[in-house]
Amino acid sequence: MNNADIAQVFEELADLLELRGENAFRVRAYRTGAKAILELNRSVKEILADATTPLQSIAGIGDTLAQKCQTLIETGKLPQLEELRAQTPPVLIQMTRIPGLGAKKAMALQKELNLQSLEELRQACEQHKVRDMKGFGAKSEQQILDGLAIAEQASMRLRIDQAERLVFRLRGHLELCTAIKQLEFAGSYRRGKETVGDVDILVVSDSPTVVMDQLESFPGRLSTIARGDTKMSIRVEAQFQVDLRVVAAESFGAALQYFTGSKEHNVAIRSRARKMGMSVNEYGITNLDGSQPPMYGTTEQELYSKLGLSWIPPELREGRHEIEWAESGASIPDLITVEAILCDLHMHTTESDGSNTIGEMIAAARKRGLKYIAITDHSKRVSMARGLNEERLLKQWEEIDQINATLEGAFRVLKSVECDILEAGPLDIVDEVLAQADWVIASVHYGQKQSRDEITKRIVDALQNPNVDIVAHPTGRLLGTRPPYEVDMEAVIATAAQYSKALELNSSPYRLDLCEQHLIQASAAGVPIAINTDAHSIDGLEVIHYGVLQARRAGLLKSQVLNTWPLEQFLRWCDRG
Ligand code: DGT
Ligand code: CA
Ligand code: CA
Ligand code: ZN
Repeated sequence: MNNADIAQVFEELADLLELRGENAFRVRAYRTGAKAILELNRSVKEILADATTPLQSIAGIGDTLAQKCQTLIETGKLPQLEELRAQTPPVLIQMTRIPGLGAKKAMALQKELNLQSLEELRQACEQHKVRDMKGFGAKSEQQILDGLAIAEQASMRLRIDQAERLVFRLRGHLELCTAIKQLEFAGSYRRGKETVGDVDILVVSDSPTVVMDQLESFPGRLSTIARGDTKMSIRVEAQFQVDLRVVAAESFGAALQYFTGSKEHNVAIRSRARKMGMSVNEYGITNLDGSQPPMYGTTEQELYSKLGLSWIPPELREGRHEIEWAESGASIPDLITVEAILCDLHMHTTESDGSNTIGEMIAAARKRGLKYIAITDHSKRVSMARGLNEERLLKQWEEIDQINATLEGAFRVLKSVECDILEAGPLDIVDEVLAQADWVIASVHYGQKQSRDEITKRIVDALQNPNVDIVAHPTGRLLGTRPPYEVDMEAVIATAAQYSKALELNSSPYRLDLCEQHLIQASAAGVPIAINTDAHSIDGLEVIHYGVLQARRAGLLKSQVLNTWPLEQFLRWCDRG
């Protein structure tokens, strides 16, 4: 047991005691002790062996904690912790999320009714088993039922754009607090995940109370779930949870690394540290003998570099190959960035269901620094969106020719269409017209309930049409509302690879389609990915950063993303013959 391990034990003790509604002084004593031990420049083991300096002489460590240190050093474990762990079933932690249900009552319910899940608690309430218990009544039974509905809703995940708006507001509110020296949003939000379970905030401050008071006054706050000495959880609109941790500046890098996760990445990091004779936790990095290496966790860079790794972008921290990449010494692969995107190849105008004209889309795209775009209005099958027939399409392309003539090469507009893949299979626009386009998108909008074989065949056939360049939003999913349609993505990817076609990563935060796993498979098969916005207005062009985050999570390199290719290279690829 080194110092960090001992501190970890005391932290966990404090957590469990707090959860069980223990005396706040006792909880704080363990946290203070953990901190004191981490700040030691000698190992606890050494101090215990040295009769001249009793542990109790160290500020923050009293007789009780000194005794526990002794036990930990001698036996490697602490009976009290084992006991607490055994007495704290996971459902108890879930129950603390029920508004109005305190720790004491939660524990009484759990024990008396032997609950294993929130569902069992619901059943117990519905069968009126709770109202007869001591300290409960019909009213509190109903309160628990109401609270359960809220707790269950709270398991909903926010889309990345919703999370981004919440983070924006939280940041604005917290930045008003002068006690905050550093502020970062960690967790899945920092990793750029398509949905976020809760928002994790990390703050450096010497005055945690002031920081927590500031969060308490966040206008979006509905209730406070828990508040301790250095950590706090609140509920905000839509029953969403926000976790706050306040840490000391010297632990900031280690804490940021820890709370950014993912859990899988952290596990890999810790096992690497152990093999190198070190130990990592949220307070820092220590040698296994308890001493601190020369630098130890003020920044993430320090921590990674101590482990022989280059800094790993958060989007890659999913416990896949990121450690191998980072240990090769080479910088992390040439990952795609927003700045590397030269074009947007999927957008709509007032001709179909967009709300801006071609001219307005061009101006907005140029302002964003793009070099070329494709105008891809819907085809006629999408009558609700006033989709274009062949005649209107040819007319639009004439207009685009004229626009390009006036642009004199400073910018290029590509003639295109988002052509529906009809329910029965063939495409919505005849081949002789499609052949005149620069770039053709094929999409499934109708017949999404068909069988896996039918849908797969429609998409595979479309990819084999020589005029088609890409299939857009290939699985049709809408996050949180519509599951992907049944489609054999392996067959789709194999066909795209065989016929040198591209697949889309649609950047709309409602879609983010393809998903990360399919992106990994497609790029491994050599299929270029087009990250497009599918904008229906000039504001719609902004969603590109969600697509780029998703692509980075899949480890896509600039060269694998079609949108980074200069116009000439792109047109040559379209002309593959
Ligand atoms: P989410 O909120 O479900 O979208 O996903 P995360 O990754 O934000 O998860 P969360 O909020 O539970 O925890 C934030 C980070 O803290 C997580 O990514 C890694 C770290 N962490 C939390 N609990 C554990 C744990 O039990 N073990 C390890 N290794 N890391 C943890
Ligand atoms: Ca989280
Ligand atoms: Ca969290
Ligand atoms: Zn579209």
